[in-house]
Amino acid sequence: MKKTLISTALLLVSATGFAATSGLEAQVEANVYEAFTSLDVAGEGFITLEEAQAHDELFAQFMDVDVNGDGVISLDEFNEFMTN
Ligand SMILES: [Ca+2]
Repeated sequence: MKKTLISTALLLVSATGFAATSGLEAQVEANVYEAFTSLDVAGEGFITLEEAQAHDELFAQFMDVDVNGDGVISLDEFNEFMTN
């Protein structure tokens, strides 16, 4: 429910053409953010190796996507993966 509200809010921001926040979320495409939140099952703000198993390509490249090597994929790391 919370995730749906966040996605809806982002879509509204895009539709109305102004950024409500200056955070990373505002810089990330709504579809990337939506994919991130759907994979972040626990809603902790990062994707664990276990959660990444739901995405074959992400799981296969997990070590490369986890640029800072902290064992989880953050939104900015996921954005790099999705947009490059
Ligand atoms: Ca990381």
